[in-house]
Amino acid sequence: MLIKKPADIRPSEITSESNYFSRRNFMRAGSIVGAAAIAAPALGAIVPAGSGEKLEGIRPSRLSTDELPNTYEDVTTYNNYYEFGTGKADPFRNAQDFEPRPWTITVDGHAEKTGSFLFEDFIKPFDLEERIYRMRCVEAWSMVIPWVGISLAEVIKSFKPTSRAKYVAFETLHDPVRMPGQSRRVLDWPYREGLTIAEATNPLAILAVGVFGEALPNQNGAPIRLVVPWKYGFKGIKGIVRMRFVERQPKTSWEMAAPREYGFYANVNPNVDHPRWSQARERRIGASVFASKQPTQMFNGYAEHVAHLYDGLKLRRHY
Ligand SMILES: Nc1nc2c(c(=O)[nH]1)N[C@H]1C(S)=C(S)[C@@H](COP(=O)(O)O)O[C@H]1N2
Ligand SMILES: [Mo]
Repeated sequence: MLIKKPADIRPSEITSESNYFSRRNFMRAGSIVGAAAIAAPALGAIVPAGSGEKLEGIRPSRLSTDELPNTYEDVTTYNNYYEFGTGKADPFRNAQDFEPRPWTITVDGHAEKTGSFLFEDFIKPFDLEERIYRMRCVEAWSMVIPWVGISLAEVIKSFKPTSRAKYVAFETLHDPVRMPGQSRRVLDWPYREGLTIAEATNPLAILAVGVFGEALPNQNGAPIRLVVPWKYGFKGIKGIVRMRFVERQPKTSWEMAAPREYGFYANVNPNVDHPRWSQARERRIGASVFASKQPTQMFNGYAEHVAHLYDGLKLRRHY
């Protein structure tokens, strides 16, 4: 992953925006457990038709942080999505014409149920939840993002993986015509990621289909992407077309590109530096230039939910 050059810093990162202030307050109120305001029926996901469409029937989640979300502008214009360019502003600029419908997701490998599913059918059985999560990029910046998604654990259980399934491997669409960044060999396409079954069935992991109550914009990974808030951002693979249950630890794109720098686990860990920079602190996108960097928390602050997954694992070796 590239180191951020001063030229990549947008003016909106420097002056913090207030446009979404009232909306953010609404989101915060809605996220309080037991709030009477939102009572969504458990009828399964109400399927988003396209980018920007308002999503209905979203339930708040007790797993949301009460930290203030970043602005819509931060979340949708400062992105990493190498399929649409390597600069932070490239995905917003280059993904506008991408057409994420119709979309097919293939589930295969060691599971009782496998097959190819239209996106709409794939998500329909599951409840849509809002999960406001702290997100930490390996490049030492962070954001708070109000995702809308379905529980990955629920999805996985529904496919009934067999005892041979030890990992879940994910792949992004590979189509250099629709994803122009794939004509450059910056990564070995398609983008690949993976989780252990235990990680993938942790209640924090979700497949996101929206942000700010609306269908996912292309630059954020439409129509469906992974969100694992205790890991560095690169684990959150976008534009997923394949989920495969496998026995052996799958190779991931960043590991293949630079194994000394990016490991399979990629847990947020302030005590293990990246070989080229410290991971002890992070810059919150949108904060004032005068604000000091904030300390990075172990497992990005989600230790109580996930630390047990790594009991006995040497985190300095399994980074
Ligand atoms: N397919 C794909 N998924 C990807 C990436 C990518 O380049 N390609 N970048 C990752 C990285 S490094 C980060 S930090 C997050 C950023 O997600 P966001 O732009 O929605 O905040 O997406 C991740 N998912
Ligand atoms: Mo990242």
